[in-house]
Parts: sequence; C-alpha cells; structure tokens
Amino acid sequence: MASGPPFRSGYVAIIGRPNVGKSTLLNSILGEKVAIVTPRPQTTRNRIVGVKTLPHAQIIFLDTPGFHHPRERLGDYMLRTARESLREVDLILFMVEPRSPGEIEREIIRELTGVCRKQDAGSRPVLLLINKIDRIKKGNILPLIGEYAGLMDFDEIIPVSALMGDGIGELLETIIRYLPEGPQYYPPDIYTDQLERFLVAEIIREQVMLLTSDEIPYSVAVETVSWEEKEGLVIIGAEIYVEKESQKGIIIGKRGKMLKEIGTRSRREIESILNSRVFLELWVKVKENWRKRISALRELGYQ
Ligand SMILES: Nc1nc2c(ncn2[C@@H]2O[C@H](COP(=O)(O)OP(=O)(O)OP(=O)(O)O)[C@@H](O)[C@H]2O)c(=O)[nH]1
Ligand SMILES: [Mg+2]
Repeated sequence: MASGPPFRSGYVAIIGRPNVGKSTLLNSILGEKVAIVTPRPQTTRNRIVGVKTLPHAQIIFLDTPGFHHPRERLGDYMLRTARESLREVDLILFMVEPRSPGEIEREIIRELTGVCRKQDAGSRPVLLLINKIDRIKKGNILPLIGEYAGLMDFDEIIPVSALMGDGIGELLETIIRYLPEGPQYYPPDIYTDQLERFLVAEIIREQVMLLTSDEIPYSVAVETVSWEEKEGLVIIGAEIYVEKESQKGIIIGKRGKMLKEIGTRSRREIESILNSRVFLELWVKVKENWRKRISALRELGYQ
C-alpha cells in the first residue's frame, strides 16, 4: 500500500480583541454556522468548538470571547475562558484589526510571550492573522506586518478576510504544517460539539443583539427550556432574560412587536439549521443583575 503524508491533528485557539472577526473566521472555515456574529463587540461568551476534517488532517478550533477589561462577573468568566484556551492548544491564531496595535493587542502579546515563548511552558506556534484586509488598501498591509513583527516573533503573519474568504485556504494549509502527527479525534461528519439547544439559544440572542441597542444586547441571556418533536414539527420554548423590568418592556415592544420580530427571524434561521419546520415560543423574564451574580451565571451556563 502506498503511504501518503502523515495524518496531522490538533487544537487551535482563535483569540483577539472583541469584534475582530474570530467567529466569522470559524464559520467561514467550517462552511457552517456554529458561532453567532454581530457588529457588536463581546458577542461570543463561551468557548465554541468547531472541527474541520480534511483527508490528511483534522483541526479542532476553539473560538473564544474577545480579550477586554471586564466590568462585571460575566466579563470575568469570558476573559478566563479565552485565557484558559491558550494553555490547552497546540497552536494559537491571534487575530487583529487591520490597524496599528492598541493597548489590548500589546497586553495579549505580553500574555502570549508568557504562555508560548517560555521554555518551560513548551513553545507553541503563534500565527498572527491580520483580518478585514478587504477594508484597507493593499499598500498598507506591509507596514502593518512590520509593526507587528517588531512586537513578537510570530511564526507566521497572514493577511486574511474572514468575511470574503480571502486567504483561508492558505491559512488552513499553514496551520496543518504546524500541527503534530496525530489521530482523528472526531468522526469526519462532526463539525461541532455543541448541543442544538445551545445553538438555538445563541441564535435567539444574536437576533436580540441585532435588533436592540444601548445596554440591552449585553444584558440579555437566552436559555432553551423545552424541546418536543411532533409530526414533522419541532416545538421549542426559550426564555429571554434581562436585568431590569424596563428592559423587559423594550424586548417585548409596543403590542409585542419587537418580540414577534425576534421570534420570526430566529425561527427562520433555526428552521434552516434543523432542516425542519419549527414552532418557537419565547418568554421574557427579569433576572435581577444576573451578570453580576455567580448563582445566576451558573444557572445560565456561564460557569
Ligand atoms: N469587512 C470585514 N468585516 C468583517 C470581517 N470579518 C468579520 N467582519 C465583521 O466584523 C464584525 C464582528 O465579527 P465577529 O465574527 O462577531 O467578531 P468576533 O471577533 O467573534 O467578536 P466577539 O465575539 O465579540 O469577540 C461582524 O460585523 C463581521 O461581519 C472581514 O474580513 N471583513
Ligand atoms: Mg465571536
């Protein structure tokens, strides 16, 4: 039997400041929606696993919450989640905006230097991804690469556009080159480990984040509370939690208009993901200051 190249596999964390396009990249690589995306920072709150299986390799991506300076307990949880992923992986993708490094980028680089460049911590490759290159002039890319190269010895610096899919094929090949030889951890048809119930709650939260403004997008948590399949119909119940009575009024809207809109848009997307007709029922509830309370965060799965 002819032996091909060795099978390579490993875990890859995608990190960076909020809103740089980490979740967009993951969805684009998988060709499936596993992580919600909005134009607002701090969209992702949990670690999201996405598995890419190729004939000669399997890459397990960990999408993480953006690095930021937390103001409440939810933020502490998000930052911890991002940090912990750094220590668990074989390779790190550090994604940045196509502009000069800011304070957050410098902080992340300090953290990466500690985790990945110290002898005793084992040296892990770090690839810098300059994302959103569709937004800048070609001539501005090289100077940016120079600026970042001066801050850390990245193993590679790769300009990409997660949104347009530019540079993604090359990125995958580069990642694979750096991965160790290893087994196929997941069956080839599995592309995430998250439960449908979680994804449904996230899709509803995405719609709330897209349709509301100010503090509301950040004050909302969603939980799928019931799931029943009956005669070709999936009947799903979900609760939307807010922090104050006044926010509840805004989510419901005049004569229930806003909640109806959230429900219709979410249902359409859930139907296309589940490939089935869906009946979606939503309730809005107040959970006082849930972002600040450990017990409430636990209940909502942010633990
Ligand atoms: N123009 C452009 N926009 C992009 C690109 N990648 C992502 N975006 C947009 O950037 C915004 C944020 O994208 P996300 O994927 O949610 O960013 P994120 O890094 O996961 O954000 P958090 O979850 O908040 O940390 C969205 O509006 C995306 O459409 C890109 O390559 N080009
Ligand atoms: Mg995200």
